Amino acid sequence: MTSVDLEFEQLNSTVDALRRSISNRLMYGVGKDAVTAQPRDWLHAAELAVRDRLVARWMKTTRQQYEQDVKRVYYLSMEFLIGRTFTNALLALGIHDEVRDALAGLGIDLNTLENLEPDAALGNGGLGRLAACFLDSMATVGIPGFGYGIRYEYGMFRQTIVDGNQVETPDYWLRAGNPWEFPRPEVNYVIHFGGSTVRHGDRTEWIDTEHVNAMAYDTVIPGFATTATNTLRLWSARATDEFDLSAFNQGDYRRSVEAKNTSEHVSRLLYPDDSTQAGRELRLRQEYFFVSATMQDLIRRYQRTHTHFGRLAEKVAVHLNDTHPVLAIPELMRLLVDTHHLPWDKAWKLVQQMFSYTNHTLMPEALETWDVEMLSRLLPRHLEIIFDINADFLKQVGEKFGRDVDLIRRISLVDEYGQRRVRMAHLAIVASHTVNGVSKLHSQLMTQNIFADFARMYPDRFTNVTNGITPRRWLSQASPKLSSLIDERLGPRWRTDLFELGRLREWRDDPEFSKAFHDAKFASKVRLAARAKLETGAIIDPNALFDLQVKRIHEYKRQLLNILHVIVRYNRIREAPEKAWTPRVVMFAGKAASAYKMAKTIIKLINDVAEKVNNDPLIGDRLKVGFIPNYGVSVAELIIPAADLSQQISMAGTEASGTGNMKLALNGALTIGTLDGANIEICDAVGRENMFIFGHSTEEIDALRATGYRPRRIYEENPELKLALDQIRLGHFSPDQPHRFYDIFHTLVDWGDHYMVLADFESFDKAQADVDAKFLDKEAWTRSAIENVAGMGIFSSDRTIAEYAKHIWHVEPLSVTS
Ligand code: 26Q
Repeated sequence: MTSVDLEFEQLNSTVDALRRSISNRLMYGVGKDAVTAQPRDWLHAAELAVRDRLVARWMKTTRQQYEQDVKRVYYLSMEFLIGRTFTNALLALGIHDEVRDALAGLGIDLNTLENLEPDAALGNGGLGRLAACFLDSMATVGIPGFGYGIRYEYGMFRQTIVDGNQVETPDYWLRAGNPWEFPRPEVNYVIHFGGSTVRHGDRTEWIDTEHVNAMAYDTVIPGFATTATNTLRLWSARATDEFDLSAFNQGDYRRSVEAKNTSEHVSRLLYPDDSTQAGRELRLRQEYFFVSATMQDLIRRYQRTHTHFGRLAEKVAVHLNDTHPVLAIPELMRLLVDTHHLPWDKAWKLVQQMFSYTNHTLMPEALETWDVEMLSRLLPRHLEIIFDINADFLKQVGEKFGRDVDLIRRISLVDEYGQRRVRMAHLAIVASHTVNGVSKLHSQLMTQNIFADFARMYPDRFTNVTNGITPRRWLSQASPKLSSLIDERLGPRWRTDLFELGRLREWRDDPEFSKAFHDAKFASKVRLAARAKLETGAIIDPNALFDLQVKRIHEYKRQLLNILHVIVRYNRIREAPEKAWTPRVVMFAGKAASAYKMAKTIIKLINDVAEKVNNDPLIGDRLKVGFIPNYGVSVAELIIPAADLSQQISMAGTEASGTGNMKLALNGALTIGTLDGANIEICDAVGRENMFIFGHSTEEIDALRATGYRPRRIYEENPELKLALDQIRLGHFSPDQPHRFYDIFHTLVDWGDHYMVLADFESFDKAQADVDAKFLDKEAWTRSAIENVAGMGIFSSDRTIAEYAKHIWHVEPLSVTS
């Protein structure tokens, strides 16, 4: 390596300079001129011009991290749901208007380009989006944090609705190239699979393995209004050179290329969360592939500035976003003990000081486990290490609690009932110094239920860090009108100190502010109505109440409760169309995992009900129902600002936190919700009088279960509910196939109604009546909407990250000098 002083240009960001940069990038970067350039080429050129302005900051941050020998956070996640980057980067750099004007000078409309960028949809839902919000906050707060994950070629599938059914198409998001990533072919690690182990004295060797390479791609993560810039490093699978050589020797060209291709499958696609464990071998390969590359990278980076491992835990924190990356634990043990010859006890101590783990689910059936037989075939050395960890652990359990066979069976890392399986959450807890849940309720239930034994074993290990969302994307970027109204009153500081929003309460009774607030929301509703008309021809009235339920389709989230209520409302309007109905547009959006049959049937039911309701002349504008296809980050940015009502109606005790609830409240929607997940904390922050709380609490649900829950009785005793359910059962909405929704009916009425939809119906209906009444009182509604925005300070992911940094990772923000 030489170190000459590079004579690169310092780029400034005046409109003139930007126009020149974009022109240069179009010519020399994209290879087009103004005559041949398509809109996509212009987007690419503009992206490169913006990226150039990020790179100098990025180099500087990296250098300063290195010089200050800071402690680094490795945030390991199988999912990063980034969405688009262009607008976000423009706002972070504070050059949005300048780039708009520069492009206008070239005859190009910025907004058109912005909408051409594909989403980086490398995640399923909440967990993946949380990781993306965390990257934004770590950079903005100045925490030296690296995101690590997989560079899937196919992200979350694209959803279209055909005849009311979900149809999935592959999302090849890299088709037009990805200007935000830098390939790093020199950062390359060998990942081993299969083979067997041999012992040489007290050493173990893993032999006869097959290999694949992991190659790094780096994405710049700009902090907002700071020079601090972080890195998201994603691994892509490449066949090793041996493939080429052995092919050459054997002369079987076709087979060798096929084998090469197969070995690269490992980073091909994102697995959907089917909540019922698919147990696919390729998923296990993915998990190991990415954590092995990451642990090797971690060690290499540490060794660049240290000669022994004594200070490893002082310099590195590793965070597990759920159990998906948990194999990082045995992998780091293997590297330290087998490769770097550290004694087991010393290595284990380091590991325990480095790792922390966030749990995102309370449902026991959703906890990840892997078949012992599969592990022994794919990762024999890791299975040995896990067994050794387990033996030490169970010994400690015995020392603490005596010989309690049932306890040992429950708490063991290996589930011995039936086919033996490794419980990944147990491994994560045993190896981590801190385990956190994602809302107060979730953290509390976690230690009372699924991890109760562990909470007795390690009482100090469990804590809570309530989730948050980045206000840069979810208010500043998504809702420009509301943002500039807030700027007028508060100045721009709320973007980095969300508690500033509390000052909006000063104007909650000011008619002028109230009107401006209402107008800003109205503008977002008009924007959505225009898009709906453009894309589907549907005419919706922006004066109606916009009621949104947007999230993955899952039985526990209870889209069924919502649609049942829509049916009851529909029947009521038909009975008495002359009454003063509050006009409503009920919108659903969300994807169903492709293997989750019930979720797909729910989508079909929503669309069948929409078809009937929307085409009934008796109903008119009083009620409209819509399913917005292809929910994802960009669709969310469009529709969330337009919501009046946010449906957060999961059965209490099932939604770990929820983050959509925060995004909607931050945009001035009022929540109708259960006392579940972060809804409870939202309620504390904005005031119960500004929400519509309904339904059984967790304790009440437990009590109801204990005394014997009989959904059929509710069905029989509530005539309106009975009518709606019978309509579902008898094909009122599916005359072409009357039995289509047979399973939905019986799930609710006869098969136990696991998520207590019927039990909460009456209370939901009452809350909905309050919603209708309140919406007619515009002043009262807007006042509550303002209270919602004003109370959201605590839900900034900057606060969440500050808590992780202080209480879990023990890292300090980098002092960046410009
Ligand atoms: C596991 C094994 C095999 C294949 C897929 C999976 C898998 C993938 C994704 C399992 C779970 C997920 C995603 C879970 C998720 O998004 N959980 C949500 O996390 C949010 C952030 O903490 C919470 O707000 C939500 O309450 C929680 O549901």
